[in-house]
Amino acid sequence: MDKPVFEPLTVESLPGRLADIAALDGNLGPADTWKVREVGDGNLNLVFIVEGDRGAVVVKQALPYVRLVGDSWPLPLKRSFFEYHALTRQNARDPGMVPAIHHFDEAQALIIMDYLSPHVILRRALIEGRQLPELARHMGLFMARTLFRGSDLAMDTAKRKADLALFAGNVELCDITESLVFTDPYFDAPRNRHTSPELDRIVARLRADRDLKVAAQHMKHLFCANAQTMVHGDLHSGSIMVTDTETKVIDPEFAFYGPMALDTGMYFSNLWMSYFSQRGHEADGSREAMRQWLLATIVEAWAVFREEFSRLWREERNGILYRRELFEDQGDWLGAEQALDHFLAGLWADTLGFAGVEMHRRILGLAHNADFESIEDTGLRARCETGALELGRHLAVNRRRIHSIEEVNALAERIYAAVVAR
Ligand code: SR1
Ligand code: MG
Repeated sequence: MDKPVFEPLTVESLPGRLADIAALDGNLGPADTWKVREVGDGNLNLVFIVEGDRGAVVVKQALPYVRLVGDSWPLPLKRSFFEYHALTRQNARDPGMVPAIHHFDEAQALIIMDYLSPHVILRRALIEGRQLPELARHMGLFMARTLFRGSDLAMDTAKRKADLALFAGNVELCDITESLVFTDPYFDAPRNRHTSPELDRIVARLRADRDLKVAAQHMKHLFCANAQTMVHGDLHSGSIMVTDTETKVIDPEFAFYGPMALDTGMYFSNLWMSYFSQRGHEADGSREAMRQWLLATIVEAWAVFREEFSRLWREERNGILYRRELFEDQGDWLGAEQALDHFLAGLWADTLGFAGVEMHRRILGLAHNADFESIEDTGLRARCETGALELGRHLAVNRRRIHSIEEVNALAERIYAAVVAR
């Protein structure tokens, strides 16, 4: 039989095309009651909300090109396959932290999943100045559990290698990150843009900064060669949905076997960028309390991450690495603790390196953050962005000389006072 031909859905065609999917009848009710909206505002895909008599679902469909740019930049549909497999694994590793999947159609590159309501995108909540009491705990646990349980600290050799091979096919999405995050920001690449002319001088300085370019290439090498675990691969604040009590991680289409610190670095980087951007959202009053909350939530998330990762190390370290025969079984539990300390020290330095380059690419590269972009006064926006660029440079270059998250936060506050608040 011929392979079904891919056809992008439209608001009009969706009920007819998906009416026969049994899972939808149960979740939504009959197709003639469905109301369909297209709400995709990301860079890559179509996203529909479908509401029926009995409930609602989200239908996410990949397009054969980058939506942000258009059909001049083709992108394979198979990213939907990797997203489906990543969601399945993340749900097994930290149950309830990703949306439940109701249906997957590989040929049509579509995933039907829970409609999360009243959740909003974390980035939007942060721009509005909302403090989220459970965020740090949920994200600290999610990162520790998914990164540990997908790695050779937890998996046996056959499963680990099968997964490594499966995700090795996500070539084009890795290629996007390799270019957009680690290379383009550091030269005058055609797809780049920045707030101009306000940032022109600092951009020229950063692009001439040899230490920074070497640091960015070091991080790129880790991205390409350090296949430590199945990472989310794009864990910014647009990939997280929140209420005051719930956190859900979405959109793992960039998943692959890469360095653990890519996820932790990208996550913290987006919170530090939010910290610098708050100054641009003070029309309704000071955001000082929000800034302090952001710094505190970063401290808490890192503490939760370390604690949970350490617990898993002690209780679930049944994979290929640091075998118990070498340590606990010989009574050498302290040796296992020594190895854990070394592991976490490396992860910490790499986290800062990835955090630094993520700040640069969101201000100098193709794909920017609404946190800064929605600040209309370009002079003010440029000051907020300068704060993040300076912190990003310091973190990337000095990542092995910074010893605590409190040290980074203190530095962020000093940079804020010197370049953003003035
Ligand atoms: C061309 S894709 C640009 C960015 O959008 C995605 O969300 C990733 O962050 C990617 O780098
Ligand atoms: Mg995304």
